[in-house]
Amino acid sequence: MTDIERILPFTALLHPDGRLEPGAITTTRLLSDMRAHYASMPAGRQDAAIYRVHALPVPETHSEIQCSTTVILPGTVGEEYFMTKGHFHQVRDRAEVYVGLSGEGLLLLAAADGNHRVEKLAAGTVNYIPGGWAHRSVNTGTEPLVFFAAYVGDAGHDYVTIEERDFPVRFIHTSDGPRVVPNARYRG
Ligand code: PAN
Ligand code: ZN
Repeated sequence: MTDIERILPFTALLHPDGRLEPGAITTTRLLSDMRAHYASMPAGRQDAAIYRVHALPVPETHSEIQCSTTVILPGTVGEEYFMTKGHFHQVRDRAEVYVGLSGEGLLLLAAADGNHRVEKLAAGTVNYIPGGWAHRSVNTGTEPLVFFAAYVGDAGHDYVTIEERDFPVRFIHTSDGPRVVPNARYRG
C-alpha cells in the first residue's frame, strides 16, 4: 500500500465575517508585509492589518482540495486599494475557484506572457482561475471583501516571482471609483 496522507470527512462552519471553524489556521498580512507591492508606503501604520486568510488544514497533495476564506479590509495605501500580495501557484498548472461571499472588489489575473484580465469579485461571483495565471484580489468597496477559495492541494504559492516582476496594472482609488492604470514597475 502506498503511504498517502489521508484525512477523514469533515464539516466546517463559514461565519458571515469569513471565519471558518473549527480548526482553521489564520494568517494576517500587515501593511509591513506589503512593502514590495505598493508604489508608495506611508511611514506609519506598519502594523495595520490589510487582509486575513483562514485555511482549513488539508494535506497538500494532488488528491485533496485546499479550502480557505480571505477577508480583505476596506482601505487604501497611498492611492491604491487594500489587496492581496498575489501569486502564481508553485506548481504552475494548478487551477483554483473563488466564490465571492460579501463586499465588492476586483480579481486581477496575469499570465507569464503579460496577458492580463480584470474580473469582478464580489458577493455572488464565481471566478475560475486556470493554471498558469497569477492572481491578486483587490477590495474596491467600503466593507470587507470576503471570498472562499478552493484549489488543488499541492498547488503551493510562488510569491517571489510577483515580488520581482509585479503585475501589469494597478488599481487607483478615485472619486469616480476604481481606475485601472499601467504599472510602471511591471517587469514581465
Ligand atoms: C487564496 C490566497 C489568498 C491570499 O487563498 O492565498 O486570497 O492571497 P495571497 O496568497 O496572494 O497572499 C489563493 O489564491 N490560494 O491559492
Ligand atoms: Zn491561488
